[in-house]
Amino acid sequence: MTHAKGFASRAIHHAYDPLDHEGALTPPLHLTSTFAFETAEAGGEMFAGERQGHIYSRISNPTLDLLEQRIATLEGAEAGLALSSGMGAITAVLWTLLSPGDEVIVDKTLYGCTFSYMRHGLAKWGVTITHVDLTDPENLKTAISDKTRVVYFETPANPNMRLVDIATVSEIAHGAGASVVVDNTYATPYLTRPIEMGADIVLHSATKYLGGHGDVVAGLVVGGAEQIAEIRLYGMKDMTGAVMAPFNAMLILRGLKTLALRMDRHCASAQVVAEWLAAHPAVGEVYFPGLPSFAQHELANRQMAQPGAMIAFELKGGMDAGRAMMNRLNMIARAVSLGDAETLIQHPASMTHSTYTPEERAEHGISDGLVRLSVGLEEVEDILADLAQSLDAPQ
Ligand code: MET
Repeated sequence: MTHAKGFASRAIHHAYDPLDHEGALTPPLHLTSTFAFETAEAGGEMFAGERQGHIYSRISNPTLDLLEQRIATLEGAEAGLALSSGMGAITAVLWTLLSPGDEVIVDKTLYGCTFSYMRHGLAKWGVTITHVDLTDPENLKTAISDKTRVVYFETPANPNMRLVDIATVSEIAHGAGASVVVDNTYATPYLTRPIEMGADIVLHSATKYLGGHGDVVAGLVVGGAEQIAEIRLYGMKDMTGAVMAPFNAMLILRGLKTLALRMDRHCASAQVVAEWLAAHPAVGEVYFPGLPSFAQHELANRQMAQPGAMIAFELKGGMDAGRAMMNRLNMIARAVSLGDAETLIQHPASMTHSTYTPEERAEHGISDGLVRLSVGLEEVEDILADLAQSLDAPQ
């Protein structure tokens, strides 16, 4: 019987044997836009889908192919697809799954550009966007109808950390014939594998923890083989053209090798930072799944192997205090994005979620005073020291 390798081993070895590649331990980088056909007939057969093989790198490429197999095994899915960005992944999936007249039910909280794509992209082409608070799955039962083709959410949600119960929501969605698409960027497959809980499609901004080093913008999608083939051929090849560059696939493959190690460190440090923030007199509410005070702490324990490394918090002094605190930081970088080795801090209302109007932010639970922290891989003492000197500075 073959021994099934664990997560970290698959992240390093899956679907690659150096002996098939002249002993090269590191997979080759296939920098090629097109592929030569053995014969004219063979090329025609590939276009007709009657023969396997690479045609052109907007459709597939061997370096991307390896990355697609790796993310599929890590997420426990049949197949994967690599795209140029997280937004490339989201748009390719939803343009493929939805048609005019369909409805997509989305959670109340979405990353700013995802929210904006719903408004300015899908809605413009006749798709109905219905925001439902999916933190209570009962709300989905009431809202879902035979027009609902897709239920879409992030868990934890960017930026306010709300969690969605993947298994319960998937059961309700499937009962009404809708597909479930989960943005798993914050959790990564190391902490949560939504496919195993019933979701149909999982997508990522691979720019974040999967790449892990802040040097690449990339997206990944996993799901059933047939659905992924459809997203590849329509969503990516024809509609968005949002294909990943082979060099970027190398960077993500490299990042995946240390994903488990990095996540352990990210999560352990974030727990310490969250507890420290929660005890600081200048800090108001702290939203972190690992705190017993977190409203969905029980769901976090059930659905996430560890609480992740993203923290959202309010300063008692509101937005001005938040900005001043951010401006006094020395090591922690004022930057959007997340999941990098560097600890990053940003202000959602004026940055990542500035695509919402102030009224929309209020309606969707993104307060003006919220600060978002991505806990990096530095010594946790140094992260705390920087936060302390900033929060304790004379006002
Ligand atoms: N999706 C990234 C984040 O949430 C980048 C955002 S702003 C263009 O930080």
